[in-house]
Amino acid sequence: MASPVIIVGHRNPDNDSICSAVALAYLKNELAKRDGTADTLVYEPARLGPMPPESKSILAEYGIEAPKVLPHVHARVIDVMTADPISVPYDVTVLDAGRLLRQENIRALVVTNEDGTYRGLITTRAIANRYISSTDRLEEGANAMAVAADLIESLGQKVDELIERDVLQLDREGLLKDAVEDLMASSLREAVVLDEDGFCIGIVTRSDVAQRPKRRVILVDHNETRQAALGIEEAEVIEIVDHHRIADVMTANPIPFTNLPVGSTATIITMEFRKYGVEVPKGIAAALLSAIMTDTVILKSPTATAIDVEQVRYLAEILEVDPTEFGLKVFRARGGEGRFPIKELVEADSKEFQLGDHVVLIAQHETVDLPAVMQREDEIRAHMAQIRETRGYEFVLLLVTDIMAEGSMFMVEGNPRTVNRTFGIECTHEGGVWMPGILSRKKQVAPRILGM
Ligand SMILES: [Mn+2]
Repeated sequence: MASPVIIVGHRNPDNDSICSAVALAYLKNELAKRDGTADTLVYEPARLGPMPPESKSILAEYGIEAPKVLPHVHARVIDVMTADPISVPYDVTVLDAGRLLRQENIRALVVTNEDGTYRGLITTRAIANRYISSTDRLEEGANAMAVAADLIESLGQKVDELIERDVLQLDREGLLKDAVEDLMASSLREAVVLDEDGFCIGIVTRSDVAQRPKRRVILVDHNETRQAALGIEEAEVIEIVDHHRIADVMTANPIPFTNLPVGSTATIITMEFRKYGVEVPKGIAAALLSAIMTDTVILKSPTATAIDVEQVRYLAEILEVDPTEFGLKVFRARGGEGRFPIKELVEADSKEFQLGDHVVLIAQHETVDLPAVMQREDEIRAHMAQIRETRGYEFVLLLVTDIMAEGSMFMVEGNPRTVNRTFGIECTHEGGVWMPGILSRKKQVAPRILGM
């Protein structure tokens, strides 16, 4: 079977990148079963970094295996090797080995120890050398009969006497380009790949490495090289499903490229399930719904569309859940606010702005548990004050946005005058000022402070 097609989201993966890869791999494998290609084609979800806590919890709850980490998509030894090569025990005769080589039309056989572990290779070259060396005797004055006798005798010889022991060993995950160099420098045309227990799991020849296969990849939730797996320019991107701006991934051939201005990639994948009439199992529905909910902040983000709302309705019906309740549960799984590192809470989503001669920082933290965040006010303010001091901001404004209550708590460190004047409020260095209806820094806060 060919190497699996990898389905993978962006670097530093979010819940949408994880769940969309998992759900699309499921859909593709179902479609492959339907059109009879499942025996030769497998789709495998992967990820480019650690799992976000909410992905971990939702996949575990529904017994879905987490995607494996994909270190790169460069071609590897395993992508070209002949798996499960033909082997013979060390005590078979040269005649038997020779017949097998001819029958299989190959140049080398793996020779094994009694316990089946790798011992060496028997090659057509070694056998030929053995025969030609018999004829050397003619030059030494032996008669033809004696040479013929030696040749016949050689057929009954054990392969162990002709075995090649100095064979290059390659790591199955090794980069193909390194393997090529090593193999060209090696005296033999073949290299072997062993497993941890010393069994030979593959054989690689010089003609194998000449093909330079490309790993096949489907990108979800990104189409930008900077966000893609290492080695992406060497791989073959065969499909893209995304909801971000169109960037710079290039392909040699036309491919299916689905890009829609909707709230999440999971939204588009849900639509694909429906388009092909493939039933969405509960676990996959939960993964998809959780991804739509995190990407659209429970459908409250300005990026959420009527299309997202419709897919949420469809998935919630399968799961028999209230979508908002479900979304809140997913957000809570991100980890209690109490455990969030303060630096991350304040700085993960923070932007600097130029305000006259000053630079200000406006940060935002979205939560479903505002009281838990406010319990840590002292720590939060201390961190805000510290970055204001060290980076010389006029002020640091933190919006703690309560997704459910649909408003933001304003907290300022440094000079609060501009914020107070702009919003007609009274921010001090203690407690926050609740601003109902303020959800978007980009649309409702930054432009007003900057007087735009
Ligand atoms: Mn997304």
